Amino acid sequence: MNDLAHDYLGLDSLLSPGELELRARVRSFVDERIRPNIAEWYEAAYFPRELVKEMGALGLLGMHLTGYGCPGRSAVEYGLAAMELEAGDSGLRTFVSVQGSLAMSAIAKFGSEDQKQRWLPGMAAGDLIGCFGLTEPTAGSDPASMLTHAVRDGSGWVLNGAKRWIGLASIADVAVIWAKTDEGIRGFLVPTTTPGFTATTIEPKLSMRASIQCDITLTDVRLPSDAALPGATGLRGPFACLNEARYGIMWGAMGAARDAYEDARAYALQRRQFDTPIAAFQLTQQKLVDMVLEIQKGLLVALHTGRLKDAGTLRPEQISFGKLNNVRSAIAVCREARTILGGNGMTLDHSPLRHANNLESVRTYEGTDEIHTLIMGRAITGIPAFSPGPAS
Ligand code: TGC
Repeated sequence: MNDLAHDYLGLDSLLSPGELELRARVRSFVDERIRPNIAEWYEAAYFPRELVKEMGALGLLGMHLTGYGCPGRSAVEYGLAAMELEAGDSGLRTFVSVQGSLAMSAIAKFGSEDQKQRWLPGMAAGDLIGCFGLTEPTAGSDPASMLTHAVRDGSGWVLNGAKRWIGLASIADVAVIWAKTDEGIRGFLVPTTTPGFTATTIEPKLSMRASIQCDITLTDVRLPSDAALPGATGLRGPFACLNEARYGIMWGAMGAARDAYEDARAYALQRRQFDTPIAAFQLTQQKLVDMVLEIQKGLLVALHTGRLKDAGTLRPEQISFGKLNNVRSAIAVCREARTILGGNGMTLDHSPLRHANNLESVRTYEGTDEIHTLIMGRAITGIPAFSPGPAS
């Protein structure tokens, strides 16, 4: 592939040698361990748990955290890894996001010293898996309306409620469960062997098939007093974790888009119709150019956002810009890439439609397109438009 086809604006020149080296390492992992198997896993709705320890050894779990066995990488490095993983499949990037950005971040940001010592080293190594329970059957975009609650019982707590769309819950060792208490919303570390905790996979799915999403039920789950995260009261706690995951998504989506574009470009150069490669048709070239425009712009957004994050100046409203823009662009790129593949694009021999289907989940979780639009709308007008008030 020539340079302009691969990196039109020369954006690699904006990355340091260390960043390029990390990206190459994750890309090799994806090429060797994910790419050859992903079609089969997707078809079988199989999450390759056997890769979890390998991802730990590669330093992909809790990448942006320091101490407790975590790699202490920069935000840009974390983003580059997310991009490479999602070029393989959104399901694998989602695993890394849920483990590192959500579950481990919650413990690292708000946990006690004992909680950090107990969970983080094993999670960083991939020996332990975590999940993050915020969304509920009747509380998705509006987590403030959650019904799950925790009440004090002697020196401990009793939790009751339900969570939905929780990644990894059925294979997790620990669940970070957000619940209403008399003091406001608090986070609890629930070992998944605790009586009353059950996780059931949601299937069949048309998206994220190489990943696990679950319903959780909590029925009189009794926890000791030290199960509560001491550092977070109120929704600010879970939202701080969502910021981390939303940030990774803006990079990841560009990985899916890039992979779809590369698949379509390679196909267009070898597929002949009317006695000529279809890449010679003006309509095909326009599609490929539109993809390059969106991918390069999205990468600039992600990289700039990452630099702001590393500088400590990134605002949550700016993360919404990247999540909204990049996932929306990535879906459009993947769908357009599928059209170049014609009927062959319907099969799992090609990645664009698989990526597009996955991105339907990505545009929905961690804040829908609509929620990020309204976060930006509030930021530029000063007027929140989330709730129209009670319907008459
Ligand atoms: P409001 O309820 O007024 O705010 C509550 C408090 O939170 C603060 N806050 C933030 N803090 C840090 N980062 C952010 N991004 C924050 N957003 C809000 C806010 O300042 C306030 O603090 P305080 O101290 O004043 O109490 O909420 P709001 O009006 O700010 O937000 C409304 C809205 C709609 C934007 C918010 O509710 C929202 O983002 N909704 C989307 C929820 C969402 O993304 N859900 C996805 C959950 S992901 C999941 O459960 C599993 S998916 C992954 C997997 O497991 O596979």
